[in-house]
Amino acid sequence: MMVIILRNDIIEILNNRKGEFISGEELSYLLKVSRTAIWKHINILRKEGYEIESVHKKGYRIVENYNSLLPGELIGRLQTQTIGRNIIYFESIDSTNDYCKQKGNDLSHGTVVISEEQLLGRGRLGRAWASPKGEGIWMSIFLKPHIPPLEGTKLTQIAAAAVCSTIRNVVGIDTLIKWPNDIVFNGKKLCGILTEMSAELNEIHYLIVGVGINVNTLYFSEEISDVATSIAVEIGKTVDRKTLVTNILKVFEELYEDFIIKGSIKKTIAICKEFSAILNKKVNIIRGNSIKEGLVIDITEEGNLLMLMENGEKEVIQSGEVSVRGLNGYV
Ligand code: BT5
Repeated sequence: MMVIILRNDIIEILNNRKGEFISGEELSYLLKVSRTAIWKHINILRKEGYEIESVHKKGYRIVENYNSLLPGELIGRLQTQTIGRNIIYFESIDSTNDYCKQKGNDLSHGTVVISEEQLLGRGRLGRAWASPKGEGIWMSIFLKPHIPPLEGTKLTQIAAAAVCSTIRNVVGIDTLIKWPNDIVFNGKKLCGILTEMSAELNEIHYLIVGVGINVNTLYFSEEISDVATSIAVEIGKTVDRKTLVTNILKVFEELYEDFIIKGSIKKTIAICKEFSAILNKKVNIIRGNSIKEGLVIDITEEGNLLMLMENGEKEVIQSGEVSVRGLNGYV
């Protein structure tokens, strides 16, 4: 752990004085370790993907890598207490959710696993999630909440509220939440959330909130080009993923703590309602082979849909696929 902190400190110092060479001697003085140790850790940082120049008699200088989500780049910007304080980073992995499942209770609460690409990114019900290299945010938040397993689905609403409000604030586009797990814009999907857990009847061992956001993708495969979009496609320029990740984690932590510590999910539900893509709309609810039609009249305090069905009865819907009637495209 100490060596990771040391490497984060090296990156923070180099980042704070970008463009400037900092001698091994100064780094060793500031961090109270030998110059050999500094040199050793600089080499490890390079292997992790940082571009650090070294020039004889001048020292070390970091080369700006705008496009990286390396932990050292994120930690300094993070304003959270627990969420993302431990970041596990991959250039490539099958799926960040699967990694969390494999590690299970070896991971600590609040750990964020992030990868530049996923080779087997997953959606719900075994569907595939396209996760091209360096183009999006593919991450999992690992949590150990002391809540009944039935409450686990609320974490999807917390994540949706955090992602939607952050994109609105940081990028300035009017994204909407398509209950239960999508963030959409202009009728296309920008983000999907996959919450999974390991639990017994009355106890959650751990819970994984997987978040996939199309940030700088410009081209989608034929299978999904009708339903998918990215922030860059919508605003016509690329966006810094670090700012998005750190802000999302901050809002996520606030809403999560409201829920866990104060037992309140009101703020989350208020955001989910304010930015809902389906509230007051007639929708089809698809579950397996059954299709039901009705009007969405509320999102309940439990994060479920309250529907007025065609037969005049009210019904609470806890899960399913939703599509808005009369609209083509994804929403
Ligand atoms: C989801 O499933 O939307 C959940 C996606 C969760 C992805 C994250 S990334 C980090 C973590 N690790 C993982 O392995 N997964 C999580 P669902 O509602 O079932 O939607 C899946 C459907 O979305 C697919 O069948 C496609 O039609 C479409 N799709 C696939 N890739 C997409 C993309 N990149 N952007 C938009 N739509 C996509």
